[in-house]
Amino acid sequence: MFNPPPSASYGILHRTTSENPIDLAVEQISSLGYATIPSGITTEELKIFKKDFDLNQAQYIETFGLEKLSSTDELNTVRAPLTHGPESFLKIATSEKLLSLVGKLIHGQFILNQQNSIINPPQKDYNQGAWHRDLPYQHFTSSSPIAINAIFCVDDFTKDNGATFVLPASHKISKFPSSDYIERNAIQIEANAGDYIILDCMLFHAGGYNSTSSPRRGVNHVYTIPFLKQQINLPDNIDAKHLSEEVKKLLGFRYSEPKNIQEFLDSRPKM
Ligand SMILES: O=C(O)CCC(=O)C(=O)O
Repeated sequence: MFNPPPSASYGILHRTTSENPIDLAVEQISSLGYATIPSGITTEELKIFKKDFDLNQAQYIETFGLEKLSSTDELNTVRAPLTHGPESFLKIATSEKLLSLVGKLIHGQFILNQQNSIINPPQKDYNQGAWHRDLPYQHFTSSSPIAINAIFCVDDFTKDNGATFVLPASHKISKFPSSDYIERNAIQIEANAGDYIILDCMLFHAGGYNSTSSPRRGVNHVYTIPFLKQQINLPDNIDAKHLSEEVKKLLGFRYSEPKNIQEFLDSRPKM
């Protein structure tokens, strides 16, 4: 039987108010480091996206070669699909709902730092199945996030197919915790296909073991303050002809570092 928590309180002077699902997700990410939101994609669009995903992965393997990808532990990742895949990859990276959520978490400007298709293969270890932060090798904590992840779930994320494990609130702790702590506190985030799993990038997380017979697919996005360099330079690798100024800004067009002093001075607004 569900036993709901008390709704009454006493002795409280300050309270957060979250009046809609986005604010509630922001509240949860701020305190626990994770939340899920539906993307709003339709069933038909999702069906097409699954095909787009598989085709894009097959073309990527053909371009870069099975051997190169296997020998670099890159076989279960497709880097920057929005630069070489169908427009649907750009669409999931620029969802209005998602960006409004990211904008409430990262103060000031932010850019898309990376987009990666991730494949959790059936009954095999894979590169994301180890605990990490998405700002790896970093052990600081910050008073507000400088980087946010959004994993678009292409398939349902279930316990059986290795839904993402997280260590709640670990974005607030600089060190990686002990094995016993992990065993007691790690939880798995189950989500529906078409949802975004949103994480503070400093939250420790890992893909789980996929014990089913089908791959579990997702597309990870990392949004960061513009000071952090992109994983792969997006402006140099995307056809900008049909992109709005807003999307160009999100993809980092305004933030490439000036090549010399003259270029820096030319980029300064006139007083
Ligand atoms: O596959 C997953 O569940 C986790 C993916 C992940 O950790 C990542 O892309 O950084």
